Amino acid sequence: MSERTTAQWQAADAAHFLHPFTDFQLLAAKGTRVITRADNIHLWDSEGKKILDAMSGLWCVNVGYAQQALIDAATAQLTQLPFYNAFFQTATPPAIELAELLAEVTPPQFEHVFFCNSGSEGNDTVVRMVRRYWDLLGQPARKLIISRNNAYHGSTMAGASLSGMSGMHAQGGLPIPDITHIEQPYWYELGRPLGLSRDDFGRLAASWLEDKILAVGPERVAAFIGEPIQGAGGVIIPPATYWPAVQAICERYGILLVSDEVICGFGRTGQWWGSETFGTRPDLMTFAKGVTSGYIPLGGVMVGERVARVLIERGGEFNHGYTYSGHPVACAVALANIRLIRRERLVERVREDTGPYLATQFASLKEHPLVGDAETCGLMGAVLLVMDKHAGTPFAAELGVGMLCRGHCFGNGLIMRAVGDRMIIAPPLVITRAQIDDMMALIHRCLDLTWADVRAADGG
Ligand code: PXG
Repeated sequence: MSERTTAQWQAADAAHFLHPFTDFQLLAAKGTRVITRADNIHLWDSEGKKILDAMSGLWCVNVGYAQQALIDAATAQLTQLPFYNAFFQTATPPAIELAELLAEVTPPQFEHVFFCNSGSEGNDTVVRMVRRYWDLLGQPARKLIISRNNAYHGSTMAGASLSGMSGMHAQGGLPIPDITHIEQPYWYELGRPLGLSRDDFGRLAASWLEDKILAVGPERVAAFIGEPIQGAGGVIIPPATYWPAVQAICERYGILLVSDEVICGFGRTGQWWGSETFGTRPDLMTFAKGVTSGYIPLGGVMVGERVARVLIERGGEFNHGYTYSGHPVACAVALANIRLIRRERLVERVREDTGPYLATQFASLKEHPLVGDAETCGLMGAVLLVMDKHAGTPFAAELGVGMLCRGHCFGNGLIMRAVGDRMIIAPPLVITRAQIDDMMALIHRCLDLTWADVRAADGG
């Protein structure tokens, strides 16, 4: 890589690089931020500025940056065998070993995996696989997949259709047929105004699934898909009553339950899988991101025995797959990553130590005049900025208070994401208590700066 000045990087970027989910013109005018290196939980930009990465890259660098074991695994595999496919009745040792290890670290119903390169491809695979399952069982009418508003399941045609984001559906003629959505289990926005307790709201939100099933006809429904905690939607942590009720409804109507574990998987919530934290027994689980800690792309679908047995025993050929399904280098990195998570007991550390510690730190944020709610689960957290914390009145969207806060975060060396006015974090699972203290000090400072802006705009 050549050395250039920030301005030179920005000019070349503006001239040639169309970024994901970006207003191209706005970014070209402003200039992209160029990240050049990283270590542990910190990034450095092309100006030499050090930044605490409280988003783990994009919810993925769970073991932190610069882990030598992952680098060595990639280097060794690149030297030994950089690529071979899994199509022609062939396989490579890292792919076989990873399939075996994933069966070990997932709940007991999972013995099989289908490899992809990303979460989006994983969810495309889910759509094809659940429809194939019902075809093979002689119930081809079961095509409909129920998802939720404000879900994020990816950006391919099926991924974006499963996602419940109106801005995405507005572009490209989505959703594709036979995908429908129900309302999300967001207590603050939907349950609190009704005066419902979190638990009562969780049961109500689950009942919307049953209402939808009955409205469309159970004989048409193939599957329900959800993230245990909605990540990109703003770290929406459902009430404890929600998922067990959803599980019971799926069982009542024989519908497949799909847990999208792309963010929640690999220890984020303090268990290996979000479904374990929330007490469900999914038939399929999508994973990506944390499987390699983002060092190299890899995703896939864990296929529960209920579905796997039908595909294997009655299926014949499943006409689906990617050139890089089971890429040996990606699989070698995943093996090193999962072994590191085990060796360092990162999941236990989140559950027993850093997760509870973060929760107490976040509880103190509730006293801040800007904060309407603050909650965490494991090492995911959200702070909701509101105009009137007692009445729970939101700011007008045009004010862009979340973006204002995000600007202060960048300015002060902290990466925190804004989803509307929900400020969210998902730091690397290797973060220590002392580093959580550093992060919290930055969060407090940025909230204070945002509060000062809001008061100034209000005329003091
Ligand atoms: N499912 C979930 C739950 C995700 O969070 C995907 C699927 C798609 O994965 P790929 O690997 O195809 O991107 C995701 C991805 C954000 C943000 O702004 C979140 C994601 C991706 C990009 C941005 O929070 N999650």
